[in-house]
Amino acid sequence: MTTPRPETLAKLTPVLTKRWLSPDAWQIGTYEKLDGYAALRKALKAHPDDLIQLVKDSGLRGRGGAGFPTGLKWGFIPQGDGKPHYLVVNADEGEPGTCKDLPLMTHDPHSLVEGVIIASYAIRANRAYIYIRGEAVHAARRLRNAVEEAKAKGYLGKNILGSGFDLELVVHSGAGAYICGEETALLDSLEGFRGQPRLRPPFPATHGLYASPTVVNNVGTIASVPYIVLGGADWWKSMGTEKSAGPMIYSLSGRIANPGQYECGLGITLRELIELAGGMQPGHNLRFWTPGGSSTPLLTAEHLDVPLDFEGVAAAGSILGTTATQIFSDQDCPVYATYRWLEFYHHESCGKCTPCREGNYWMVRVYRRILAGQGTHDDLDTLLDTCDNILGRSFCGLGDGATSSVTSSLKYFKQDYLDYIEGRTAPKLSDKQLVGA
Ligand code: L3W
Ligand code: SF4
Repeated sequence: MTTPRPETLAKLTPVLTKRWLSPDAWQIGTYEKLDGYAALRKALKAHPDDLIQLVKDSGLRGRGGAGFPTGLKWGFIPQGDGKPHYLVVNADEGEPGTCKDLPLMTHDPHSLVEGVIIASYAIRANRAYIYIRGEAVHAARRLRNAVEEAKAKGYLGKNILGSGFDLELVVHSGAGAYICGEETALLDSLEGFRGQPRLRPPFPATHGLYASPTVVNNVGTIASVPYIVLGGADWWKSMGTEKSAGPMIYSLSGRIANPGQYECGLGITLRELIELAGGMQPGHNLRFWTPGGSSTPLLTAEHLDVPLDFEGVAAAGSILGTTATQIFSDQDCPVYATYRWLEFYHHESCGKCTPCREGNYWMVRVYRRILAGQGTHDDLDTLLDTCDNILGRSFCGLGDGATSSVTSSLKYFKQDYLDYIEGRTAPKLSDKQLVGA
């Protein structure tokens, strides 16, 4: 393990993670001692429109993957329409490699609850939901406890802190389907239906939960709001880059000395993140990595100095996504890694549209053939052709995301595929594993 240099250590900007190491920060007493609910008191004295403007001015962009401007989204909610408005927090963190929202909700659930109350006040919602993935039992328990504590202190419920604003907050556990992280499938699931994506437009901002105006935001997005209210837009913009403002929690996994969450201004590079994580594991050299989970095209050792912000990663041919950097070494096989991800997409495809449902099924079969040493050169064309028929032709982003590692691994590591096909690499799968896709 190597020690990070002081100038690299200085790039850590603990904002959303700052309370994670304080014992009992998940309890309201500790949270309040650490500035907790001060932002709410300040926000309730402001006009809701001014809060929306503040979030616009901060440049905050969605932390769930797409990076949509948060203030703009809040501004889409029609006002004076006579309909109920809803805030829904997407806490269905399920993108492979992503681990930023679950630790936040476990260690600091009140920061999310406080963000929910402020955001609901800004968009004039009197009911909010946190939709958390079913497997995250401990985080859900912490959140429910936080909601009860907040109610008992008058931060939730009727006439919050004497402001006249009412809010009810429900923590809803899903049933463990990746597709329910897609915002419209999440809304269907919340309404009690099978979670499958809806056609967009109309977007949830006008036709969301129960066909009413709804803001759907990621956990990290909403948990950022109290800090912006207290610190101001200029302070927030002092971190990150011009178009990708603020700090971001990068979750690092794979062949590094210290996997975990590292919060830095957007635009840090993977070279710096690996240094913060104590370097690569002994005997391992970086070969490929995902900048934002398995739905984002792979990058390589050539991309160590790419700024990890929305624009920088796009310019390198990938997507910032959920900033889940999964790091693989020269001892890992990009063909096998891609196959394992495809197994995931095949399993999680909701089956609504043909390109994703059938395409992922066929690609899994082709990968099994290649990895069992029975692939042909034509299989590589079949893979690219199948991706071509999925990308841009699927009903939602899951289909597009499934193609990312296939096309990028073929772009950078075609020789690894040829080595299986031409018999230079020993098969990784047996004949028995060919069937059953
Ligand atoms: C109103 C318009 N609203 C867009 C809203 C829309 C949504 C947001 C982004 O996310 C991403 C994918 C991967 N009027 C609007 C409008 N909106 N135009 O803006 O929308 P969109 O379509 O750009 O993206 P999306 O489909 O909502 C998908 C990333 O997710 N991903 C996977 C993520 C997995 C997790 C997780 O496990 N936590 O987040 C993988 O990288 O980048 O771009 O709210 O309604 N005209
Ligand atoms: Fe369902 Fe896949 Fe189609 Fe999305 S792309 S609607 S997950 S079948």
